[in-house]
Amino acid sequence: MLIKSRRGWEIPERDVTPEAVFLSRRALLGAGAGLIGASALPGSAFAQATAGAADPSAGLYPVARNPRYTLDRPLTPETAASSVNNYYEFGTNYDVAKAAAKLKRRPWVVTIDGLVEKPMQVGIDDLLKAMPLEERVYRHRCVEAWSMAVPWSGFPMKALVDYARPLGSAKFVRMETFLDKEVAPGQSGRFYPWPYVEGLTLAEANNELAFLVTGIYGKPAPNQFGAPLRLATPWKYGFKSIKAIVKFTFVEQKPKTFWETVQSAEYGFWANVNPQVPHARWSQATEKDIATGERRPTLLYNGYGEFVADLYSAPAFKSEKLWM
Ligand SMILES: Nc1nc2c(c(=O)[nH]1)N[C@H]1C(S)=C(S)[C@@H](COP(=O)(O)O)O[C@H]1N2
Ligand SMILES: [Mo]
Repeated sequence: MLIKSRRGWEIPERDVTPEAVFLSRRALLGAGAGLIGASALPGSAFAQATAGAADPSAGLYPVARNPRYTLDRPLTPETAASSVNNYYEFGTNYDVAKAAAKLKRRPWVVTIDGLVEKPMQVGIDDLLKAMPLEERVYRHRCVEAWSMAVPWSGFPMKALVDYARPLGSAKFVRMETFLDKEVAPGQSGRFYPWPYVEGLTLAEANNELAFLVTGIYGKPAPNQFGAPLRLATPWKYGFKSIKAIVKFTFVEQKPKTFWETVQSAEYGFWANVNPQVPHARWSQATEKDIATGERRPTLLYNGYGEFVADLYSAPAFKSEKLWM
């Protein structure tokens, strides 16, 4: 007899906000923007935050939710998630929605180069047509100890890796955000090593959880979420989830990331969530829900260990700082 242990995606649906409730909230928001969450955002900012509707890819959404991934907490209301964002290109505070709205979403060319069969450039709309879009509800845990739970739309990063056809020598994927000081005032700050750079091992990029995000709440992602293309690696601290990606470079050596360059003693390459390993300046034991303000215990790998712990079991990882 086959006995299998329960994995997160097999937890009954009871813990997820029922889709009907989610959809009716969307209908309500659509009908009278600002009715819900009016306290979270002034009307104009809410309009900015929901401007995704004007995106040329709007007709692709909503996409079907993949039921394999479930939550242990309610979804964060759209108004709350849309008004608390980290996006240093547009400011060091959380209210970046209005500034980020200035970023032009089209044309958006994605370069795929480095150790691949054939380097290429592909427009975001052609890429969207080639990729299998789905919705996933994921937890999202910032290293600053706040969290949310959101319905991303996008495609598995593995699909992008397959599309890129990396050579056998490729071991890592280096990702880069756009660079445009005219649009992004933060990029004039010389303290930071722009553009924003992140990286994953090829094994991490091919892990089923690694997700490239193009939408949220059933429509194209508003700019503050990193439109038109950002990463979601929910078992890692949020800073790994690089926004507004323009380039994927397949490389042999571990790339140096933006935050490592800024402060390697506090922010490393691996950045896996671990409640028992404090940040240099604060505890990671608990996290604050950005919508309710409630604190909850932080989970190892942000609760995704069953999917990703195996990635780090090789003896070579014993000497790596996996938790920062
Ligand atoms: N290009 C870029 N990507 C970025 C950031 C950034 O400042 N610039 N901030 C990171 C951090 S610290 C977090 S927590 C998440 C926040 O994503 P959210 O605003 O969608 O919640 O984006 C990450 N990706
Ligand atoms: Mo973050």
